[in-house]
Amino acid sequence: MAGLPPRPKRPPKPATPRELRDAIAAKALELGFDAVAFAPAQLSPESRRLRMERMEEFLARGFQGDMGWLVDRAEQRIDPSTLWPEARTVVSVALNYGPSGDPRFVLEERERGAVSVYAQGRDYHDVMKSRLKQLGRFIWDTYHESLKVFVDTAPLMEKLAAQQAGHGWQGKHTNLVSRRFGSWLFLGELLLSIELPPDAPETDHCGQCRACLDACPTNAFPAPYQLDARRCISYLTIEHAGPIDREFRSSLGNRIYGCDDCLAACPWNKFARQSREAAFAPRAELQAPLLAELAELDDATFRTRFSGTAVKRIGRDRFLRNVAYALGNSAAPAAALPAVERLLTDASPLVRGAAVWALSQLAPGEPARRGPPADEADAGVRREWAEASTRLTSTGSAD
Ligand code: B12
Ligand code: SF4
Ligand code: SF4
Repeated sequence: MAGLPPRPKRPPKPATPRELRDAIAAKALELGFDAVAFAPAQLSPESRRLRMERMEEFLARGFQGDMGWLVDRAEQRIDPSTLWPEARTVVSVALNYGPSGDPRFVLEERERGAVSVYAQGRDYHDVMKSRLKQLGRFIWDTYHESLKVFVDTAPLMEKLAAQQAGHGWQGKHTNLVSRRFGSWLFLGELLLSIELPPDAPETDHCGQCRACLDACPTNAFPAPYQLDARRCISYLTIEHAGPIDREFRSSLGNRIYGCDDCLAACPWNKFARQSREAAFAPRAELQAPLLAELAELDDATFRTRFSGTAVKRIGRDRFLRNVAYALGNSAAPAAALPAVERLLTDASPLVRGAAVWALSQLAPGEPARRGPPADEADAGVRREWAEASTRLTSTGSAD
């Protein structure tokens, strides 16, 4: 949440709420946002109750997994006015990151890694934050209105704010769906202490459709509109720090950072258009990179290669863990094995453990034949060896 700069020397430009709203909207579009809309920051008691009830259910069922930060300040998350009591208006902005085609094509290319669309260009946090700050400065300098800027890490539920402002609705896959941009919008907000005329909230247009629910490779939706993050590949590959549960390793396929399956399945994407934002143009090294090449990255080359992208934020070891699982799911064992062999001796136990599983998938008899290296001191990696050695079925193939 950014603080306010010093009070400007010029007197404020006089404006009615309608004029101020129009000026903010025009400036937001000029700064490159694809859509801007307004919602009241104060919730009705009914809407507050419903939001709290749903949030409590999500947390009570443990759907947040290791994301303990979702539990903190849950009340502030659901209600922008508890985050900043003077807040009267939410300015909700959206950036279209629509891909040029269906991003799922890469799932068939098992010697390559699939990086989700949102992470293939420049880190959206940087783009969003810099523009929101410029928008905030414009409002402050010209109209002297008090405001606070948020993006992603703020304890504010951005999908709910965007639905309230009319950008779209929270679809059954739990993300915001837009009639203009389909599934592919990044969201950001600015809170203002002045009341501005709001837009109408968007209503649900999912109808009988359940394409996103059926598309999920890990059955992460216990019910429509509810996501058990602990089963979501996006959570598992990005947020989850330790080894990924065996139950999910095969379903990861070649997804090494995030997942787009439920988003890409949505029929509303027929109205989506390719992002016009140069910063989001896919970087060559993030569009279907060869897994064997990624397996060679050390900390320094990882940082250089992914500088300025969201991928860098998970760090080299977690990323290489994902690469190792993807190698284990490769359809071409002969090509994948040399990379797995290299990762078996990696300095990180997280990576070594994932490589043991990959070995058991590509060459099922090998772990039992070799056993763990005598100098393997990590208990977790030794457990992986033991599991990999015993998980042979009676026909000799790994299950
Ligand atoms: C935590 C988080 C995650 C977690 C949990 C996802 C989730 N669904 O909450 C994980 C790591 C899994 C994740 C994944 C992704 N994320 Co994320 N994530 C967030 C973050 C930081 C917080 C979201 C949150 O508060 N979740 C908590 C739970 C309680 O919220 P919820 O799922 O919305 O739960 C509600 C529903 O269950 C609902 N509900 C329950 N019953 C019913 C019934 C009906 C009828 C209805 C309507 C609703 C409803 O009530 C609950 C409470 O409101 C936001 C940024 C932010 N500050 O808002 C980005 C954000 C949601 N993520 C985003 C993106 C892009 C993604 C990915 C697409 C990335 C990727 N390609 O891998 C995936 C999509 C996975 C998916 N299907 O949701 C974007 C979404 C943009 C959009 N158009 O919606 C956001 C807004 C970031 C941004 N600034 O743009 N994310
Ligand atoms: S992002 Fe992938 S794993 Fe997560 S809910 Fe959507 S389809 Fe399922
Ligand atoms: S795929 Fe269907 S059910 Fe899922 S969000 Fe889109 S319209 Fe709604």
